[in-house]
This record gives sequence, C-alpha cells and structure tokens, in this order.
Amino acid sequence: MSTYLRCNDVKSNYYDEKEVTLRGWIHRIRKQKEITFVLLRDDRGGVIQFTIPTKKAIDLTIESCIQISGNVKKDARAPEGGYEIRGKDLKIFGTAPADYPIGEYQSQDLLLDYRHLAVRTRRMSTIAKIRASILKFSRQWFIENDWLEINAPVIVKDAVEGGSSLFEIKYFDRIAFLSQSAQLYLEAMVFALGPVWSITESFRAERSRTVRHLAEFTHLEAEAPWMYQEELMKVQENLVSFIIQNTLTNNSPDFEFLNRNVKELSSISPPFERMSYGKAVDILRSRDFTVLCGDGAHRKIEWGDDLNIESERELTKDCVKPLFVYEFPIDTKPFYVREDPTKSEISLSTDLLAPRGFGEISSGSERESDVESIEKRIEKQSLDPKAYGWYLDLRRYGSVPHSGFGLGMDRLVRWILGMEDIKDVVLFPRTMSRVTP
Ligand code: AMO
Repeated sequence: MSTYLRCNDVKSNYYDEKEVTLRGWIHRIRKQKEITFVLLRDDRGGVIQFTIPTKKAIDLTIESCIQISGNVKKDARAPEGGYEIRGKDLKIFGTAPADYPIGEYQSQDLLLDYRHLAVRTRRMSTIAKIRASILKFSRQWFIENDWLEINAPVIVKDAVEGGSSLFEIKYFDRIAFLSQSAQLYLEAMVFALGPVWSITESFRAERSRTVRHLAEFTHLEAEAPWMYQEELMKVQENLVSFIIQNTLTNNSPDFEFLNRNVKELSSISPPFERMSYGKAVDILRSRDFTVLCGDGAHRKIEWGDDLNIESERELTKDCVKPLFVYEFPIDTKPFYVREDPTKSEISLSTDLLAPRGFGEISSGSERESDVESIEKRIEKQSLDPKAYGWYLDLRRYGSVPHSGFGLGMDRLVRWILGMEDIKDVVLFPRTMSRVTP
C-alpha cells in the first residue's frame, strides 16, 4: 500500500488545475450522450464528482472499483464541495455486475441481510468512523491514566452474569461457554498489574428482542485495587466525558453528516449526578410508576424491584448528563458484588444511565471479599460452585479491596449517535434472529 490521495484531500485551491489520481468505488453514475458524471467514493467514505467521456465509461457500473486520473477543477456547480475532476485515464480494478442489490430506499431487513455491502453506504461508514474514534479515545484515556490493557479468554467454564444467558459450546470432548464478561480475569490481574482494563466481545444468550440487546457485544471492562465506590464513579465519568469530547472534536463533520445535534453532548463533563436506588424508587412511586408482574398484571414499583428500561427512561428523560444510580438491593446483583457492611440488604454497586432515556450503559461495583458469602450467593444463583474454585483463590491468597465496571460500547455509541436501534451502530450485529453475514 502506498500513500494515496483521498477525495477530500484534493478539494482545495492547492490542487485546483493540478493532475491527481484517486481510487475508489462508483457511488453514483449518470451517463449522458457525450459526458458521464460519476460520484467516486473513496475508502473513508469521502466522495468527489468526476467527468469522463461516455465512450470511455461503457463498462462503468455502480460499485465497480476504479482508479481515475485527471485535473482538479474548482466548479461551484460540482456537488459535495465545489470541486470535480476532469477524468482522463481510467483503470478498473474490479467490475461489479449491474445487479447491485442496495439502492437508495431499502428496508432495514434487506440492509441487514446485505450488511457486508451496506457497510459501504456513507451512513454506515460514517457510523463506523465515529465508532472507531470512540474506541481510540477509550484506549487513549486508559493509556494516559496508567491502566494496563489485558486480553481475557472468550472460552470459559464459568458464568459471571447468571447461568440463563450462557452460550454453550462444544469444547473438544467437554462443554464450555462463551464469556459473558472478562471481569473475573480482570480481577485476577489486579493482583499482578494493579489497574487493568480490556476490550473483549461478550456474549449473552438473552431471549430479548429489544433495541438495546445484542447476543454479542463489545465490552469495555476495568478493574483496580484499592478503588472504592466513589472513585469507581469518578473513573467512569472521566472516561465517558473524555471519550465524548474528543470524539466530538475529531469527528465533527461526521456528526453533521448524520444530522446528530451535539449541543447536549458537548456539555457533558464530570461530575455526573448520583442518585441512590432508594431515592429512584421513591421518585418512580411518586409518579405512580408500575412494573409488570409474573402473572401479567401491573403493580406500583416497590423497593427490591430491578430498574427496567421503562423506569430508567422515566428517571433520565429530562436529564442532559448521565446519571449514576447506586446502592441497589443486594438480591438484584450477581454473587461478586460487595454487600454494604453497614446495611446487609444493600450492595455497593452503581449503574450508569445515559440521559434522555437511553438507559444503562455501564454497571460496576465494589467486589465481595468474603469467601463464604460469595459461595453462598453462587449457590443461591444456581451456579456450579466447583467452577469458581480458582476465583475464590483470589480471595484466599492476599485478597485486596477492589472495584470494577463493564461499559457496553455498543450502547455508548448508540447514545452518542442518538440512534434508536443498537443494530444500527454495530457493523455485523448478532441477535436472536441474526447470525449472518
Ligand atoms: P452487565 O451485565 O450489567 O455487567 O453488563 C455491563 C454492560 O454491558 C452492556 N450489556 C449489553 N449490551 C448489549 N447487549 C447486551 N445483551 C448487553 N448486556 C450487557 C450494558 C451493561 O451496562 N461484569 C459486570 C460488570 C461489572 O460489575 O464489572 C457485567 O457484565 O451496557
């Protein structure tokens, strides 16, 4: 690969009248008798118009891959920035048959069936660019703050987030699972490296068809020794604010292209608001908020109920900044979450809810250090205690107070882009009904 020019590079006075060579794909084409007008799309989604004598354009079709050489011409009539190329030499790398399946107006399902091609649309490539920045600035924050990145296995023998959402796989002559979270491995690493983090695909066999659930999602997780609840929240609000502000600066034209109004996002900075679970329930009760019971009836929300998406929406619909909810009832949380030593029904845990009803984007807690308490809760949650022998060793050999969190990157991107459906912000989404392309 040599360095090469892209469409937006040549839209400047400097290149006016100069000869350039660009490579890309045919985004749109309009053949007239003498002249053919082509919109060329490069490999970052940038576009520029070029013209070419129609006799040289016979073989050109939508999505054919080409190289075009010619002189740049400043021309106010040219779409996409007022510059075009008067094409002279054309080289075709790959001709596309004329039956390209993606047109201008397509159903969501068709676009998902053809996602391997739909990723070339300017909308999808713009989303992908913003997503790449979000990943880049996440990594940058951890590097700048001296956290070490680790890689955790994806094939595991133990559940982290409850047995019912495990994907089972055949592992030679045994059964293993796809990991729901790297957390337990991050916990092991705090003893060796201090503050650590990872970005790993996590898997959940949840039978939920919602706009915020995936069967496979990108999970950013972090864990640190001698970190307690308040610092746990500070780390998350600093990280999320850093990601947002840098992405807004770096990708400003991309947000504009997607018509994403970033006024509220640009005000996001620490501290985020904090609200206890108890207060959240009081607020919801004061608004006569109801939850669905097992028998299909509705009843007023009570202390002890988990906060579902509707309650999260109600709590954050008027918020501009994310909101931390803390002190959840211990019974709503997994076995590893630390019990509040002063109030045994309460856990030292936090959920971070994105504003304007986008709902939970991260979940974290101080970790329980008492072996017996963990064992009891593992059994209570119908998990196999034998699978956790290695995890309990962490508590036996030099246990250290520590905390961590897991941030759903797809949910973070969904909120930053203000998009309804999580599938729109994932390149190749995996859901209950979709495992291809
Ligand atoms: P939890 O299960 O809450 O906690 O997951 C953490 C975050 O991951 C995201 N997430 C999902 N995103 C898309 N589709 C899903 N099916 C899905 N499930 C979860 C959410 C959620 O907030 N180990 C703990 C965290 C910890 O305490 O460190 C855990 O995994 O954004």
